[in-house]
Amino acid sequence: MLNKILTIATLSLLNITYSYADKSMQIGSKGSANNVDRTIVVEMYDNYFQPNVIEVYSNETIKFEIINSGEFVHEFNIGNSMMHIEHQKDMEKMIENEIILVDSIDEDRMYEMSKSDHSMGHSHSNSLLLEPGDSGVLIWNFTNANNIEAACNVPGHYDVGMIINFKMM
Ligand SMILES: [Cu+2]
Repeated sequence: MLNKILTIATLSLLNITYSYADKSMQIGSKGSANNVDRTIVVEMYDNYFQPNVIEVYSNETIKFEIINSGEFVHEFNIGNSMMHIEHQKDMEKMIENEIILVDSIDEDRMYEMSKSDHSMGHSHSNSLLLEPGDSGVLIWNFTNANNIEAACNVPGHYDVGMIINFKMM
């Protein structure tokens, strides 16, 4: 249920709110299931990703199968460091408002609060937020830009290195 809510990010919704992906075309864009070149399994632990370095080719579309094997809520968010630092402010707000708890996400509260404040929602094309034991899929088309990283922006996690660095081949 949660996965469905978090992965259903329609283009119209993203236009009304804002997409971190759209702010910088350089990080690539949401990919299509019809164009997947490769599938990569990513596991989330407390607080790191496995693997933490992934090599990708320019214009490659990768299907990420993401599994939260940790005991905390984690995020998989594709962007650059500037975007991640900006997104961390929203995540802090979601913690303050008890939308994101240490080991769960209050979906009803997220839905209610995002009606009046879009930053309280979490439906971005470049991101998945997962509870412990949960899994999800994110398809991404990479450009040839450097400095792309997937990060968990749950407060404190980025700071301890919960980051995947993408290396362009
Ligand atoms: Cu995390």
